[in-house]
Amino acid sequence: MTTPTAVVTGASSGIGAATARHLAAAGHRVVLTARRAERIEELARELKEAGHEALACPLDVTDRAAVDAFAASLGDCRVLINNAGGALGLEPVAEADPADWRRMYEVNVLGVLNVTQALLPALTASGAGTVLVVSSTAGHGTYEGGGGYVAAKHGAHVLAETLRLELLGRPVRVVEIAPGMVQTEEFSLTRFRGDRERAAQVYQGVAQPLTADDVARAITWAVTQPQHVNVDLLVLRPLAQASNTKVHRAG
Ligand code: 8X3
Repeated sequence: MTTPTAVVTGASSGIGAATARHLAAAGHRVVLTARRAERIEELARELKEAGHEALACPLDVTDRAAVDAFAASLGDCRVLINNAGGALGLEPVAEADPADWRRMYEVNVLGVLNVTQALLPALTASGAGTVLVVSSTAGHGTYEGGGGYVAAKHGAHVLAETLRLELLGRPVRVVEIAPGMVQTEEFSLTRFRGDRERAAQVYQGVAQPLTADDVARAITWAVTQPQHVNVDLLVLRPLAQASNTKVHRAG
């Protein structure tokens, strides 16, 4: 049997990069995509030096023509990890910038749609495909200031749920992993437009936020289940977080 190919979007850092490492270790040939070429090329080098099969393909998931060209060049594909996404701002609905909402919808929903549509023929042809959507607990409940991101992640959740219904009878699983508070180097920094102090406050006093590795392990577990097992939805939170709005902080 040939090594199964797994495409990971947003593989330049955080959950995406960690997932690529875990899937490679689990025996996949990983195709790393992200806008930042240097980062994914470095990760591909690291994985190859460790004896894994890895390929870096710079890609913006919101650029449909580029996604189609990528899909045409890819060949076989067994697993798609739709991880690219992110939040912009924490302004209340009354003050939020529509441009931020549009961008979040583009990346978190249309990005998933673009790559999923483009790779679905190959995933189906593999006879044992998996489409995995890294959504968020923001796809399952709201919080003040979260409006635009929450709306977009609800969109990603609905995309996954709908696709699962539509693919019934075809050999492609649709899995959703919904992480809560994960401390990565970039998520909050991007949300607060580079403001390190505000980004650090998100995790202040929280004993152990989830790490990218924690989420990557869950993703890899879901992907490596026997093919007839479909993990519809897995919600992950740190012990210190009981809901989107209830977090235990020391001090
Ligand atoms: C990240 C979780 O709580 O910042 O997807 O929306 S949250």
